[in-house]
Order: sequence, then C-alpha cells, then structure tokens
Amino acid sequence: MSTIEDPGDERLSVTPPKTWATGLPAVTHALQYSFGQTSVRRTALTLLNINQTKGFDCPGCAWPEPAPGQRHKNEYCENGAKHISDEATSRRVTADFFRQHSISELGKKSDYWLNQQGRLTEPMIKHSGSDHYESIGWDEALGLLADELRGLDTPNEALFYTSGRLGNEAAFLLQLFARAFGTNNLPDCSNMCHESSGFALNETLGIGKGSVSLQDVHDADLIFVVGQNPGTNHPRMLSALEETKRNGGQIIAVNPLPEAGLMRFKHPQKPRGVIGRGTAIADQFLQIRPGGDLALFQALNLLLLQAEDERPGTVLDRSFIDTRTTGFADFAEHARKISWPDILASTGLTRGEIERVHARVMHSDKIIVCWAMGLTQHKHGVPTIREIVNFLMLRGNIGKPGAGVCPVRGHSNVQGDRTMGIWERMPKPFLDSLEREFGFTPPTEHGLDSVDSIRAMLKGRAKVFLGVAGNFVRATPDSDATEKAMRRCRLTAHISTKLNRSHTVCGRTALILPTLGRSDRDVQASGEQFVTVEDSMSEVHASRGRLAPASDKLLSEVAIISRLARLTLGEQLAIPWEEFEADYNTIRDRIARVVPGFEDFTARVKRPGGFRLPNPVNRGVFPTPSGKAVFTCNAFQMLQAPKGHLILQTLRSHDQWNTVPYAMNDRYRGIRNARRVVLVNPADLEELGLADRSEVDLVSVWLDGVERRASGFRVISYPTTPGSAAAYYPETNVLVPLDSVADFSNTPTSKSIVVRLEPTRERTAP
Ligand SMILES: Nc1nc2c(c(=O)[nH]1)N[C@H]1C(S)=C(S)[C@@H](COP(=O)(O)OP(=O)(O)OC[C@H]3O[C@@H](n4cnc5c(=O)[nH]c(N)nc54)[C@H](O)[C@@H]3O)O[C@H]1N2
Ligand SMILES: Nc1nc2c(c(=O)[nH]1)N[C@H]1C(S)=C(S)[C@@H](COP(=O)(O)OP(=O)(O)OC[C@H]3O[C@@H](n4cnc5c(=O)[nH]c(N)nc54)[C@H](O)[C@@H]3O)O[C@H]1N2
Ligand SMILES: [Mo]
Repeated sequence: MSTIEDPGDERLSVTPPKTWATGLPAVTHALQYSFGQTSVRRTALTLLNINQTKGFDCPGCAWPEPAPGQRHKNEYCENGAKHISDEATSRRVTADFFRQHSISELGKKSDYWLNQQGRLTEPMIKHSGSDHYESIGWDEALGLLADELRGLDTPNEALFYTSGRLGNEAAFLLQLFARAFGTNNLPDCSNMCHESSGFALNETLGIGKGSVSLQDVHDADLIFVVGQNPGTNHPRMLSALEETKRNGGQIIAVNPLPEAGLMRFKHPQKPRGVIGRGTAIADQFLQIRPGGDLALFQALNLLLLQAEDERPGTVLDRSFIDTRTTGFADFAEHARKISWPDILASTGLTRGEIERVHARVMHSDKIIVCWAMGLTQHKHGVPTIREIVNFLMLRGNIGKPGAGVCPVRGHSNVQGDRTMGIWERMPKPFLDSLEREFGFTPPTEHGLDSVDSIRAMLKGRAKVFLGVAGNFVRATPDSDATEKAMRRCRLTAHISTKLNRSHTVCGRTALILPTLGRSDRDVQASGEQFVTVEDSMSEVHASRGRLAPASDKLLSEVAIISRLARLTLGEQLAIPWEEFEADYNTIRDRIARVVPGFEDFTARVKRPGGFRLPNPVNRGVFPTPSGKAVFTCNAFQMLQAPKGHLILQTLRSHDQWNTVPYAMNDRYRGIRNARRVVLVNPADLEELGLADRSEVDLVSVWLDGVERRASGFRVISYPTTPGSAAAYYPETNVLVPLDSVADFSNTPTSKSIVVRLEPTRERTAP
C-alpha cells in the first residue's frame, strides 16, 4: 500500500481547530470546487436543482429535506454542492486514457488522482493476462458477465455489492436479479455502516429504522448527538438543531473530538449566519473515551432507576413500561450492578459531568438520541445502541412526538436500498412476497455480508464480483487481504460513474460499466424517467436529473441491471426486464405490490415532497415476536489499549466523500495539504516521546500476529481524548483486521484499532 502516491504531504499546515461550522467560507468553498470541475452554466443548473421538489436528490448524505413549502431555494450544504460538482464535472475518462495508462500504473495513483480524472464514458474490459483496459461494446460486456455467472458451480459463488447511492428502482431490480439467479449474496455498504443500528433496533423495537421526523427534531426538549460529526457529514442537520434550540430545546454532544459543528453554527443561507458568532449548538459537551458510550448510557439508566427509588411514581413512565415493553425487571436488576469506578474508567468523564446530564434528562419530557459511526463501528456497537433504547424507554421516549431514536444514515439512499431488499438476510415475508409476485422461489439460506464476502473470495468460494455504485476495495477493512481476495476472482465488474481503486484491483478479467449519475437526464423508450429515494426519516421522494449525460455511451443503472438479468436468466421467468428498462413506472408498480408501505407508489411519489413510510413504533406497535418493545441486559465492556498503544479511530475529513478525497484539506480541524496525518493528544505525545509533526508508521496490533502497517504519517498534536488517536479513512483501512468486527452485526471496528506509533526512521534505518 505504501507505493500509492500521496499528493500534498510536503505542504502540511496546521492551525487550531475551528469552533464553528458552516458560515460564509462554506459557501465560497463549495463554489470554488464547482468552478474547478465544470462551467458556470452547469454549476448553476446543478446547484439550483439539488433537493428541489422537481430536481434531484442530493447524492450526499441521507438527512431529510424540509417540507416543500419550507425549503430554501438553495437547499443544499457546502459538501452537497461538492458531491454534485464532482459528479457534474466536465472532465472525461476515455478509451484513450486507458491506452495511455496501464492498470499497474493506475494502481499506484492516489484515490484523489483517480477521482479527479473525471467521468467514465464507455464500457471497458481488461482481458485475462493484459495490463490495460480496452473498449468493449455493451452487448459483449454484459454477455461476458452473464456467461461467467452462468458458468459458476453454484449461484452462491457470485457476489453483488452495492452502496446506498443506488436509487430504489435499480436496487429493487438488483436484488430481484440476484435472487432469481439463486443467491442472497447481496453485501452492501450498510454492513460497514449502520448494520449495528439495524440489528439493535430490529431486536428491541421490531424495526431497524429511526422513528423520528424532522418535526420531532425541532420539537424535542433534549437531543443527544453521539458519535457523529454533523458539521462535515450532515451539515443540513445543523439547521434542524438550530431550530430545536430556537424552540427552547437543549443539545448534548458526545465525542472524543471537539468537532466544529457540535460547538457553534452559522447558517450559511441567512444573513445572520454569515456575520456574528452564530448559534452555540452544544449545551454540554462530553469528551468521551472511545467506546465509553455504553457505560455512559448505563450510568444514566442507573441514575434514573435510583431517582425513581427516591421519588416513586415520578421518574419512570410506568404506563409505557407496563403496557408496551417486556424485560424491564431483568433489565433493572442487571442495570443496578454497574459500578462507578467502571463507569468513570470507561467514559473518562467525571461523575459530576454525568450527573449534570442526568439533571437535564429529568427536566425533559421529549428526548431524541442521534448517532452515527462513532457508535456503530465498535466491537460493542450493538449493546451500546440497545442501551440507548433502554434509556429512551425508561421515560417513554419512544413513539411519541418530539422523542425517539435517530440513527443518522450515510449514503443518500442507503435506507431505501434496504427497504427494497438489498440485504443478505431479508426476512421471510419479503421473500414470500417476491415469490407471489414473480413466480419463482427465492433462496432462503442467508447470503454473505461484506466481511464474509472477502473471506469467501480469499478461500476461492466466491468467483464473480459485481460492484454497484461503490468502491469495495477501499471501503472494506484489511486492504491487503481485500485486494488479494479481489485478485483471486475470475471476473470483477463495477457499475460506476467515476474511476476508483476498485477498478485497478482486478480479477482475471475485469469490466468497467459506466453509468448515469443522479444529476444526469435519464431518457428511455417511454420518455424521460425519474428514480426515487428514501431518506434517514423514511420520507420517499422522486429524483430527476437535469444535465446532459456525461457521454452518449452511458446506460442507466436500471438498464444495465435489466439487460444483464435478461442475458443471464433468459426469458424463462415471468420477469419483464425489457419493460422495466423502458418505463420505470412498471418497476414501481411491482414495488407497490411487494414492499409494504408502497401502495399506489407512482401516484403518491409524484406529489411534491413525496410521502413518508409509516413506522409502526409511532403507533405504539412493535413488530417484535412478543409484540412489545424489549428491554435488554448488556454486559459492561470497555476498550483498553496496552501500555504504549493508542485506540485509533478512522474517520472522514471535511473534504472527502467516503473513499474519495476531494482535496487534501480538513478545514474545521485546521489541517491543510495532507491526509497522511494522525491526531494525538499532547499528553500522549509526551509520554510516547514523540514530537509534534514527526513522521511515524501506524502499526496495528491484533490477535493473529500479522503486521498491519500504514507508513509515513505525520503526528499532529490535537485535543482528542487522551489514549485515543484519529486518522483518515481509507488510507488507514489497511490497519483494520478482517476479523475485528462488532458482535452481532459483523461491522468492521473502524473506530477502535489498537495501534502503536513507530518513528518512520527506525524502520528505514539499515
Ligand atoms: N461530506 C461527507 N458527508 C458524508 C460522508 C462523507 O464521507 N463526507 N459519508 C456519509 C456516510 S456513508 C456516513 S455513514 C456518514 C458518517 O457520518 P459520521 O459518523 O459523522 O462520520 P465519521 O467521520 O466516521 O465520524 C465519526 C464521528 O464519531 C466520533 N467518534 C469516534 N469514536 C467515538 C466513540 O467511541 N464515541 C463517540 N461518542 N464518538 C466517537 C468521531 O470523533 C467523529 O466525530 O456521513 C455521510 N455523509
Ligand atoms: N476505515 C473505515 N472504513 C469505512 C468507514 C469508516 O468510517 N472507516 N465507513 C464505512 C461506511 S459508513 C461506508 S457507507 C462505506 C462506503 O463505501 P462505498 O459506498 O463502497 O464507497 P464510496 O466511496 O461511497 O463509493 C464511491 C464510488 O461510487 C461510484 N458512484 C458514485 N455515484 C454513483 C452513482 O450514482 N452510480 C454509480 N453506479 N456509481 C456511483 C463512483 O465510481 C465512486 O468512485 O465505507 C465504509 N468503510
Ligand atoms: Mo455509511
């Protein structure tokens, strides 16, 4: 991995972290990136159509838009503008480009460089034994992929990976194709993202989705923002939190890093936001130790139980607990056993800080807990989220206005893709429904998730890999192992808009299948099409691209999947693939009959703003086996690194979209011109005898004794929680051991890697 070029490093500059987010600089930064990628006219066309009822859904995060009448005419954030300009770029990757650059040469380029080359324009093939991609026609490319699929010993030797960028229609077709072909091998980015949330919420509430609406966020008395960096990753969430504050609500931020967006917010689209100090977001900031959140909520639950003991009948919501839940008695008995020394050791907080939080809780009737990767990507991510559900249920904060659970999703349609059946373990009622509609029996054996897919490729049990709308090689853990796994495949193929590292780590044969992006106009036989997406709060709405496609050789994702399915499965099944490609309404008609909540889909989604899928939890209905919400007992766990080691989290800079860096900067954290940096608390630097800005290798320590090393990182003295460190993903994925996963959800523990820092010179010395 160390052979990959890294632009920027030499010019590293560091200033103190910012204490506010999203002001005027945010707007100018967005326009700068856009003008660097494309013309003024395309910039105007794209930016004016983001998140408007007749435009397209921002391909950035999954935070919802306000109701149609309440949207700003610029309903997007700085980072949304960057994502869309990155897609609308005027730069092009042509067949000529691949003649000039061999695959091994491209493999040495940085992720940044690969993305900057522009939009993919025509299908390409790498033949067995060749080091170059060459042009190939669509029919031939898809025919070859179909032949490879049909030639497998069992359908379970095929893998169909997706990210949450895919719209509902294409996602529905992809899972339909995989299951009609005979496998549930549908690994997705969710496996590495909110899988822990889905698992914990399914188990406790009976549905793996958030329960709150944007209105609930505005109306809450108290909101916890835990393990999440909204200033960078969900900037429009800050406007919602500002509204909460205006209505008298309070915010508690829990994070090892003092993230700018959690501290103070300046609204970029209101005059007041551009000048002045803006709104202080967090009323209380808890600088927690990594993984200490489980103990924090266990402590809060203990304090609630004790308060009820002191003033019986006044603290807990007995009527909610007695009528709607099970398991309270066991939970209460277990919860009382936690000790304060354990709580303080695990959280790194003081008892006073936790008691202050408790006081706020006691004064709040409506509480919401929001979270993201800072919780899900830990070994005990599932128990942590279960404990949050316990916490909310104690005072009846589930299923009532202004209260509830809010896992803040990543990719714009990651929640929708799951609703459409992109999941390796879709429940039986969904499979039965598919069978009724399409007349074939879907396989019932669970498929492989992302981590197990890598294992299967390594063992030669999976041989054909199709990736859709993502960058599997960089998103997954243990980069060296993953690359080895991909290279063992007979065929790797990717449906993509832009060049990325997954295209350079090839199976024996490899295909690049270029496609339309969200902002591109999509015209099929029946005319102009739109697609649909579901946001983090279950709002389903239409998305219609407006720009001329990047090349006339692009096919839509729906077209590619439909044609591939027809070539692979032939005409023997009653699935009208040609009709699906010609008119997406015909796909929606099928979704309406298969997926609950989508009745009359096409008509309802054409209304401005679309519609919200019902969440039974908000009617007091819990679709668990017992029909009740479930209190759980979660054993105390804490993260500890051996002496001389740190707990490293891998996270996003302000200038990247997942595996794709847009620039070398991380403005809010004050870092410019470098990504190979590691943020370490000054006290730890002193103890480790390391100087600020010195160069180190990060070496991860894991049970299997394999050395995983990321070389040449510059140390930056930074106010992170002592004992913890932070560095950017995907450069550090090489450090995450394949077997280091969250219990139950199998999510890589990207937020807790035990590392030691070795001065780089030690290794290079003779
Ligand atoms: N601009 C931009 N927007 C994005 C993305 C992007 O790459 N760029 N990615 C999208 C996707 S797919 C996702 S999933 C989301 C991700 O959104 P986030 O979850 O906000 O993303 P991360 O950068 O991984 O940040 C994790 C945060 O959790 C904190 N944290 C780490 N460990 C702990 C812990 O143990 N406890 C607590 N309390 N906090 C902890 C970190 O300090 C950091 O603030 O963003 C989405 N939006
Ligand atoms: N160490 C570490 N690893 C992580 C994480 C972490 O925090 N730390 N986060 C995890 C998380 S939360 C996630 S969600 C995953 C993300 O993993 P992925 O979703 O697999 O990765 P992305 O970087 O979003 O994928 C980018 C590629 O998508 C393609 N693309 C973009 N738009 C479109 C489109 O409209 N259509 C098609 N067909 N292709 C398109 C482009 O070719 C682009 O190169 O990474 C995970 N990996
Ligand atoms: Mo994600």
